Amino acid sequence: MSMFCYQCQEAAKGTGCTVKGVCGKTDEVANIQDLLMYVMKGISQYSTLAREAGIENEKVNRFITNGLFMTITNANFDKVKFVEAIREGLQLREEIKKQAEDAGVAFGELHHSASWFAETENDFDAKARVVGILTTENEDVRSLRELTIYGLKGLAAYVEHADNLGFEKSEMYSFMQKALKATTDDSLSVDELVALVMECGANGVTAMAMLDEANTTAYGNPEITKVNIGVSNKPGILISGHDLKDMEQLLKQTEGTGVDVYTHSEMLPANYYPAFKKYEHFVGNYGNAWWKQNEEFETFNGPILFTTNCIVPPKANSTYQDKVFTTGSSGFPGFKHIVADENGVKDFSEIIELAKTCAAPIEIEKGEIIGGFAHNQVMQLADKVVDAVKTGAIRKFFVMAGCDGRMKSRDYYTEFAAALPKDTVILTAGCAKYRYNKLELGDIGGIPRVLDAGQCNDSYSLAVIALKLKEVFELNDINELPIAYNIAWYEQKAVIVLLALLSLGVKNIHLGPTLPAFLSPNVAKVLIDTFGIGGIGTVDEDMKMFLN
Ligand code: SF4
Ligand code: SF3
Repeated sequence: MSMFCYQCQEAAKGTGCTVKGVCGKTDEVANIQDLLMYVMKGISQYSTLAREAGIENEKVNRFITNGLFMTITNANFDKVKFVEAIREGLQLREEIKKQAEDAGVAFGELHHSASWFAETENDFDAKARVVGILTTENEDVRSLRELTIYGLKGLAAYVEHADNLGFEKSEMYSFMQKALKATTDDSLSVDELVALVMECGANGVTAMAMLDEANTTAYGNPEITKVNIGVSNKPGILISGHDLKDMEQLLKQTEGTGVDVYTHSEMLPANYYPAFKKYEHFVGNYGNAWWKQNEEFETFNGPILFTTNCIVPPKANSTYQDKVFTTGSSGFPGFKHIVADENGVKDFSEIIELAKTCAAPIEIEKGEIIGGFAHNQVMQLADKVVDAVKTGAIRKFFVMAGCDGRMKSRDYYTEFAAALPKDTVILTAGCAKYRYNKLELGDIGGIPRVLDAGQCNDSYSLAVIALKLKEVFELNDINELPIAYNIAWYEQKAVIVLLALLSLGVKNIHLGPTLPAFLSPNVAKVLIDTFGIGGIGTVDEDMKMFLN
């Protein structure tokens, strides 16, 4: 075993990647990510005690947030970036320690002092191999610690997007650091760790609400939009990932240059925002969910900008690998990385100049898909929706949010969506939608049968809609609503969405295509017994179960 990682749904053999990641992450990168996690846990020992003494270090807050985000599946494969982050982290650790000591805070000895980390990268490699996930021997404790950490990674992603738009809450940073510290505390009982997981979910709700406020304040409320999936005859730039501030800057900088802009994968919902729709050179969406990029980037012809996950390593003979750029938390060796200046401004001129030399994209699809059903838009249709439920025109809603992935078993979601009775409506968010958003599922009295609220973080909108319906129907419990949850997961943003839903009291969520490898049998049992969490079976069996 040269590494161990089991954080995503595609963990090898359903238990964990031990030689190389199924995602393409090398053992070296997996180990150095573990070392960065370890450094962040170390910083959090000091920053948490410092905070209790009234000291808050903004650099630490941002460092921890970005460090967690960088280790999300498919965000960053660049070892050099992790080595740089570890070096910066060690300096920050000394800084916050000194700040706190100067203020009279006393610390005990930490297990590993700064001198334990030597200067060379080879030494980092050696250290990296002794701080990984398996150092927690008890599998239930390990499971709860990692469940917390994966929730934190998703949380950090949403906190960082909001921060990029000028929205932040000190309590979010404080929770991340407190929870990281708690994952090193051997005195915590299983019950205390379960409580920590639930607290993580509650913080997930706050973070998603904050990001929703940030996005809608900056760019308006998403509105019903028909998104073109064909192409123009001009060269284009394809923007992927989840960061809307990057989207805004790219649209502004490309205006009038003769270069068009297309969204890819999780950036599709950018098409629903009034502030972006106004750009004439914003053509629409190209391609599908992240895992098809090796094929679809070949035909796009123009440069590609990753703002976050999900990156798939290009094949050795790919024709596009010299045209890929990363920014923010994302990175890949050989891809050019664009950093923001001190005012948060990113200069995309190199991408634009490159695009001008490229051919227009090759059309791989034609037509339109419809979306923009975030909470504000759905509330404007509330009367219609409520009537449809009261008259029985809508029998049930199916929340099918989450992630897509490459496993063949995910065909289940396409088949399930196609097999749903005509008096049901799918509520979706995240890249899971690509499994069925191009099927002709029709509408119910003008309400489309697939209501796309947006990105994975916009799953918050689905919770707001559910809470609103609970109020309208005067129900005591969110679980009395005619809503079933059949959610697909892949990476750690789906983990925070799941924990957020649990913290809102949602029960009987079905999760697929497989349950997480990081849930030990005992922890899985707690989730099943307390929240009614379940997996998936066949489409036929599940359809009967959900409709009864
Ligand atoms: Fe394996 Fe997933 Fe970890 Fe990649 S992120 S190494 S695929 S478990
Ligand atoms: Fe997708 Fe990577 Fe999770 Fe934001 S882009 S939902 S998998």
